[in-house]
Amino acid sequence: MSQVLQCADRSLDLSHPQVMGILNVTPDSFSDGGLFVSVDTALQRARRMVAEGAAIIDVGGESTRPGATAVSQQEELDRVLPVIEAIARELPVIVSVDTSKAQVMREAVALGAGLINDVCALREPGALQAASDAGVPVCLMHMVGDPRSMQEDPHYVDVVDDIKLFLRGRIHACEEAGIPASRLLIDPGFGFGKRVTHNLLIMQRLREFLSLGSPLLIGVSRKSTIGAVLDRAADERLAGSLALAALACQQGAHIIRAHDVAASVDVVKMCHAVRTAS
Ligand code: PT1
Repeated sequence: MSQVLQCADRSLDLSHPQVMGILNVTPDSFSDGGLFVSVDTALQRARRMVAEGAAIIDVGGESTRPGATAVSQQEELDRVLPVIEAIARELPVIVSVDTSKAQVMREAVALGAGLINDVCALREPGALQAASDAGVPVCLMHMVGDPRSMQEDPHYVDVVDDIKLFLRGRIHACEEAGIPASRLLIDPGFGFGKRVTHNLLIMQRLREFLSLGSPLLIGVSRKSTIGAVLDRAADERLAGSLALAALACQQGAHIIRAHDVAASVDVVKMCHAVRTAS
């Protein structure tokens, strides 16, 4: 596995764990209750996350949390493109586009996105070809079903083995479509079609995913499994999120997707110092 991932014109050093800051550009995720997200507000959030040490900003225009409703392609384009363009122009950071739609991938990369983060692992129509043409790295995430239905009755024989089998199949599909394995990242999809115990087992056995040979990304930040274990509301899950980030880094995760960038950067630095001490 190479230590540096080329993301369009920017390089991502994976010799130590990195933090991917979450930038949701959905109207409900901005507090003013408006119907659209101003590019300025989004840019301010991105500036702060970069100052706090984020190596990647993940821009998403469609919520994928359990039960979320879908948005149209045009709506998603309108939300994410101006923000991606502004961040890529102004900030020395890799911009990631969190999308499953082929056309959004194409236009986002044309405007400066250096990474495609797809919770559907390029299973939507045209997505394999779009990602292949775009030429940037892709994060393949595991999810059974879609965000609307994924929590209905998740079932696994062995959650880790089943996820690995799925990811192996998607890596193969990518290679067939002309996306080399050296351009792929993998993500077990914490919180996507999994019960609390499934998510806990993913964390307990996270190191097993490294055998797939790709850099490992994981997103646990503020998710409901933490709420279930700690009996905490979403805005009280920082310590739980950081505990899981530390467990992920200790097992060799390469990228932590997080809302709370400053705290997460301290966690990954501390874990890396312990792991590499000699
Ligand atoms: C993730 C991820 C993502 N998570 C990647 N992309 C979300 N690569 C969006 C809950 O249980 O883990 N990896 N993009 C957000 N999704 C969720 C899922 C948010 C579950 C909340 C929950 O609370």
